Amino acid sequence: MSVQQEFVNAVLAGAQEGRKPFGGAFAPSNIALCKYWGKREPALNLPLTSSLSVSLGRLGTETCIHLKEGAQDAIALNGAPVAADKSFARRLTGFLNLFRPEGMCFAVETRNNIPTAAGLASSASGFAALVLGLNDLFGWDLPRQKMSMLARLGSGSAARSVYDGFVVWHAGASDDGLDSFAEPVRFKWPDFRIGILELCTAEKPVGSRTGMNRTVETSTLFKEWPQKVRHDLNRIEVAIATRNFDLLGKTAESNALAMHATMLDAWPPLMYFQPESVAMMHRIWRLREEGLPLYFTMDAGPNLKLLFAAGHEAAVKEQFPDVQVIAPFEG
Ligand code: 2P0
Repeated sequence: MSVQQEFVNAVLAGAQEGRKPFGGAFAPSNIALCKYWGKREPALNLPLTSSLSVSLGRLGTETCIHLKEGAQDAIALNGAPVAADKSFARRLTGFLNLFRPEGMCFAVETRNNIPTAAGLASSASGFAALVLGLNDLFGWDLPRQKMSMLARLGSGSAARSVYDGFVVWHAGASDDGLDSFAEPVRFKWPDFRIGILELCTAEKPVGSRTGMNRTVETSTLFKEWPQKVRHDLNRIEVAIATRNFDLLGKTAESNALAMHATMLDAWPPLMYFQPESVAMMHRIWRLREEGLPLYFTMDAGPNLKLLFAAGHEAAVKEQFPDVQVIAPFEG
């Protein structure tokens, strides 16, 4: 039995099954304020460090799933069937194999309402919605922590997408992976805003999974990363608890730039910045010098995500008329 199957069996141990004709669920996308970058164990997708994110409210993935007869899974993305040999379908089918009743196939319809402009990972909300949908279909009634662990197996950042609001994913320390799951942070922040901008639609040359593995293997700077994360995570938790926006913005921006520094130090080097990304950083720094409390974060792609408070929304929109503003704590 594979290590993943053993893990799934351990997570599902004791769960009762009350199968329904259909399962359905929604999960939000999320943006990390303190990043997950590097695994300590690839098979169970165990991270080297903890991370902290904010979920994006109604932006995410809706998934409907049922069991069917037949030779292969039927997968549809945004209303269009996906051929079984496509990487998207293969990744989903590989994950579904861990939950497949003998001789059965799954029909999965999944829809993302994440704007194409976002440069947001859909694997986070995708695997989270899939696990929530499986839980609904099989009637397991699992606690969220267990669903977080199962979603983690599909994609690390999906561990955080089973909750709304601010979320911490605890790295855990055990080899069995049963202590690596996400939990919600108990503080909310209704005035917190995220701005999404499309700077560049160029396909990223290296996916984040490959990128993080390469960084762990080759970057000497990466040795400093776990300590940087411990420091930043602590500061972000304090910033959230005390609603100190500058502390939060400063720490999140610094954390993202430090992650990119480890990427630059990898070999072959990884640079997700495009000229537009760098120009935008300088513009944000200039606006901040002029008094606008505006910060950014950036993932394994060229687009920046703006961080600001509701009181400055008008000023941000004036500067960036195309910005899509997300209020993660509003309905
Ligand atoms: C994050 N990223 O914390 C970080 C910041 C990208 C940069 O989580 O290999 O798709 O599936 O566990 O979750 C993207 O990596 O990687 C990611 P896998 P995942 O949001």
